[in-house]
Amino acid sequence: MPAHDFVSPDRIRAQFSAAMSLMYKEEVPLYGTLLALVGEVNQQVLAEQPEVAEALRLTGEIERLDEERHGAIRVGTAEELATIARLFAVMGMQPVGYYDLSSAGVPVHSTAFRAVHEDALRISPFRVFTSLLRLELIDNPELRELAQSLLAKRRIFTEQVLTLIAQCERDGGLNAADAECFVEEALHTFRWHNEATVTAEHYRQLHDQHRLIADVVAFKGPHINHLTPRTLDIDAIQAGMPAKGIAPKAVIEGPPTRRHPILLRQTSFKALQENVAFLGEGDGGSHTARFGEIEQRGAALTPQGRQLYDRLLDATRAALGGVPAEANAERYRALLAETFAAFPDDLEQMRQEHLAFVRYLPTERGLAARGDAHRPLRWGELIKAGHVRIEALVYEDFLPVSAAGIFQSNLGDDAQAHYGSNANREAFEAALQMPVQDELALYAQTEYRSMQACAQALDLPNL
Ligand code: OOG
Ligand code: NI
Repeated sequence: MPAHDFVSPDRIRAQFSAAMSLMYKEEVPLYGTLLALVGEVNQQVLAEQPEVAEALRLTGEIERLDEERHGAIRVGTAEELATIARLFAVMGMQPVGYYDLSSAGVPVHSTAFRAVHEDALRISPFRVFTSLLRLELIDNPELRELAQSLLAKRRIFTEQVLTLIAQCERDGGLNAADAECFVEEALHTFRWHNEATVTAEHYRQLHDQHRLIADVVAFKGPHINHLTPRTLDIDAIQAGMPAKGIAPKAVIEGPPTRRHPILLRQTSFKALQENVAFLGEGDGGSHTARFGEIEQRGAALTPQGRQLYDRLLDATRAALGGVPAEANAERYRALLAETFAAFPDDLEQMRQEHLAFVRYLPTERGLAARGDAHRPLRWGELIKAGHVRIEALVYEDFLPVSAAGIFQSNLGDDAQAHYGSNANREAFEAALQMPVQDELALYAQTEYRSMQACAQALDLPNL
């Protein structure tokens, strides 16, 4: 088949993201309520802050805003992870970053599947935080065996989707009809199944070891456990949730409120109780796994910026003297704001101090000055003279401390387990059958490409 009949992986991803949103709205109606709230708040921000609207227009993000979301799944075996990687590859999603959550008491390690090039991200930034259960961290040998045998028996992919993945790998793409079929078949893997694959007694044993283990092992597949829209003002969302009948977690994860947002701020609402039918019984059981989450994204940070962020976050937590929760939420918020005063809140300053990645965009004035012999030729001067405009490069990834907070708030605060620090990137990549990409290198490449394009548009000599 000629290559021009293939649908671009970016389009398949956009289609899949939309289909997933539709499915989750049916499965978890509160997600629909949340989407409506996010839509209202985003419209309000765009109306009241024209500079935010203009920045989003310039970077093309305005078009992706309503489509933007991430999801999360947890798989049980290396084989499931390797196959999910092949499934995501059909949609142009590659594993980026390694996250160790064992140090936070969650027996998983994870990566984010996402598009990596800015052009692809503009079409659809859909990402899936994907965790692999670490059975080796379960200390009870009988339970470990039970979990292994249950996982060995299940098939989380339909025959048709496996055939289409192989076809895509062989031919280099899928035509429109096959792409549509792929989206429909792939959705099945992420669906909620209310029949458990275990008896109520086995569920209880798995659950008592760790709620997350029951969530991964006792069901037919890796149901999507949340789908997260992107808001332009997470403080407004956090404040507006109760009036919509949604109870948010105690604190917003990530950096404090800023004029120039950095990285990622996230809040979530509690898992739903779902009816479950255990093996050999009718309905009547229940399981809590799925929840809602909202996020606000800001500038991607350079290695130096990230170090500063990590240091300030650690200092905040040390000053709090515990985990942020309902009782100390207000104090945490104040401490966070106070500590982060040390992080410059000006984009040009962050650029100059090599704290944040930016995009370089030529302005009308810069374009008009192309032939001018006396125009400035260095980035700092070009920016000051208004020939070049900078915008934050959006952070496309996740934060391990925040992810741990999200996991914990939905597992119940009583579910704190201790596994020590057990990062094992090699084992994760072996299961994945490929390396995870370095997110910092991806941001640096995007920034470099924007510099090149800007220099070319302005006819600048080598910078
Ligand atoms: C994933 C939790 C992490 C995020 O946005 O940081 C996450 C999970 O609960 O499976 O989604
Ligand atoms: Ni999430």
